[in-house]
Amino acid sequence: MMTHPFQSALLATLVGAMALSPVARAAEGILKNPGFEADANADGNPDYWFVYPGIRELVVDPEVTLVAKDNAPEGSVYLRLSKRGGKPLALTHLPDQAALEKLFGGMPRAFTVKAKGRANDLSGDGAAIVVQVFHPDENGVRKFAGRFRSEKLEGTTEWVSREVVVSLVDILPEGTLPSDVEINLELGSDTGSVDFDDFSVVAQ
Ligand SMILES: [Ca+2]
Ligand SMILES: [Ca+2]
Repeated sequence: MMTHPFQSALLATLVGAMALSPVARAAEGILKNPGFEADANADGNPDYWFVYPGIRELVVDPEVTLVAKDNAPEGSVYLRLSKRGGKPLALTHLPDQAALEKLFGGMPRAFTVKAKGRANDLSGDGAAIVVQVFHPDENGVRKFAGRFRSEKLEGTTEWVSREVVVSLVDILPEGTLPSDVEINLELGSDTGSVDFDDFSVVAQ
């Protein structure tokens, strides 16, 4: 049977639309403590977010603070980062691996990490959200695949939206999927501070 090209295109669009919703659903549960509300041991560092010790020792006066405010963009707590010299400070989050595998099983072309951020007197490189993607090579060894950055936060701002579009098709060979990803909040500025809250992941 002959199929009109328009019908084929329409069918592909419908199939694509139908496939989208399970992928979108699969993005749920990927981030743990995405709004910084949880600090089980009350030490001022949010659960599931950490600074690698090797990075911490290269930064002058790194500070990770949870600020409790009723007007936080999400919930009642937001995150504040500052430093006073040395290398950039990176606060790292490793998303839930089982939830990620569910997302990648739906073969998304891309996913977006979204958040609210606020710059308080930032200079130099300011601050940004950086997502790093890893994949297994032919021997199954974890290998760096690519890095994506948000537009930076600089100077002084109100709460603004920032997002990182992680385009998997741009960095991975066809038919391969990531093994894992790492979300980093990077602060380059030696002045002021940066605030973050309300992270989420949306699949495409
Ligand atoms: Ca919050
Ligand atoms: Ca803690």
